[in-house]
Amino acid sequence: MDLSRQPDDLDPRPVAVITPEGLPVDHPQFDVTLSSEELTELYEWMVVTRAVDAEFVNLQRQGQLALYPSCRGQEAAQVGCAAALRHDDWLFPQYRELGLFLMRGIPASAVGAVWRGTWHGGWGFPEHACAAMSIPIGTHALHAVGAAMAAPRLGEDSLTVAFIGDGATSEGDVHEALNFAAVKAAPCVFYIQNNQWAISVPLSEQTRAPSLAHKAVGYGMPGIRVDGNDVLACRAVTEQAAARARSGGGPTLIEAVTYRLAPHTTSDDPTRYRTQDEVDHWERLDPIPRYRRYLAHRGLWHEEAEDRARDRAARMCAELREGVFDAPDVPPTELFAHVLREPTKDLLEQSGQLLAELSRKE
Ligand SMILES: Cc1ncc(C[n+]2csc(CCOP(=O)(O)OP(=O)(O)O)c2C)c(N)n1
Ligand SMILES: [Mg+2]
Repeated sequence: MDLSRQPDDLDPRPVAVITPEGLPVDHPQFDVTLSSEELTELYEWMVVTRAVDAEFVNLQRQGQLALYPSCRGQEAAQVGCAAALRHDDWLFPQYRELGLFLMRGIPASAVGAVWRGTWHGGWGFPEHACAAMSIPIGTHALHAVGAAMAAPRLGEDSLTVAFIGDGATSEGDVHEALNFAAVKAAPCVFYIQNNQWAISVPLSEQTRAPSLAHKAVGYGMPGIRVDGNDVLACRAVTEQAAARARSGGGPTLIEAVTYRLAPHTTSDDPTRYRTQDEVDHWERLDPIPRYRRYLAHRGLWHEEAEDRARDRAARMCAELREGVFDAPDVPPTELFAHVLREPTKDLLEQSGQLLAELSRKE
C-alpha cells in the first residue's frame, strides 16, 4: 500500500452550471430546467437577501443591534439550497443564514430580535420549521441528525438540513453527527458553506483533506462539491441530496464553495488577516451579477424583476426597522427563566445576584 497517496475517489471540481461570465454549461448529472418564473424568483431572493443583509449592518452601526454576521457573497449558496427544499424540511442553521430565514418566511425583525438581544432564539423560527440559530459552533449538527432520525418514526418523509461552516467541520460534534447520520441512514443533508474563513483562520489551517466534501468518504456517505456562487448548481445538488434522503437513501455531505465578502461579524476587521487581492478576486465571482448575466443571456432579465426585488426588500427592511425600534425591553432576569423547567438553586442564586447588581446601579 502506498501511504503517500492522497485519497482521490471524489471529483474535487465543484459542480457548476453557469460560468463566472454567466453562460450556461451543461452538466451530465444535473438538470436545471426550471420555468422562467422559478428562475427569476431565485434572482429576486438573492437581491432581497443582500439588501436586507445591508440593512442589518446599518442597524448595527447605528447601535440598534449588538452584533451581526453578514452573509454577503453567500446568497447563491443559501437561496439555491432553500429553493430545493420543502417547507416542512427542518433547517438547523449556524447563524449566517439570512437568505434561508427570509425565504422561509421568518420576519426579518424576528431575526433582528436575536442580534439585538431581545430574545435569545429569535421569534417564530420553529413555526417555519427552522431551529434557533446556533452560536456554539457545530452543536446543532447533532440536533439535525436527531430530528432527521425522528422523522420516519413519526411517519413523516421530511428531512433535515444541518448548515455548517468550514470552521465547524473541525468540531467533534460535527464528526459525531456525520458518523451517526451515516450509520443510521438518517434523512439529513449536511450543507457546508465553505466561505474560506473561520473568523481569521483560513481553510488551509482547518484541514489537510483534499476538500471538505472528501470527508464524506470516511463516513461512508456521498460527498459533493458545488460552486456555491452558482445558484442553479446549488439548487440542483441540494435537490438530488434531498430526494436521496427522502427516499430512505441516507445522508449526503455537500460542500458549497463560496466566500464571505464581508467581515466575520460587525466586530471584526478582516484587513488584519486577508488581502484585498483575495477579496477582489471573489468580488469578481459575486453570485448576483453572475446570475443576472445568465438571466440576461437567456432573455429573462428585466428591470421589473429588479424593481420587484427592491420593493420586497424595502418592505422587509421597514418591517425590520420597526420591529427593532419597537422591541420591548426585556427584564434582564428573564435570562434565567427558560434555562430549565424548574430553576436550580444555582440559577436562583445567580438571578438574585443580577437583581442585586442592577439595583445597586439604579
Ligand atoms: C464551540 C465554539 N467554539 C468557538 C466559537 C467561536 N467562534 C464563533 S464563529 C467561529 C468561526 C466559525 O467559522 P465557520 O464554521 O467557518 O462559519 P462562518 O462564521 O465562516 O460562517 C468561531 C470559532 C464558538 N462560537 N463556538
Ligand atoms: Mg467559514
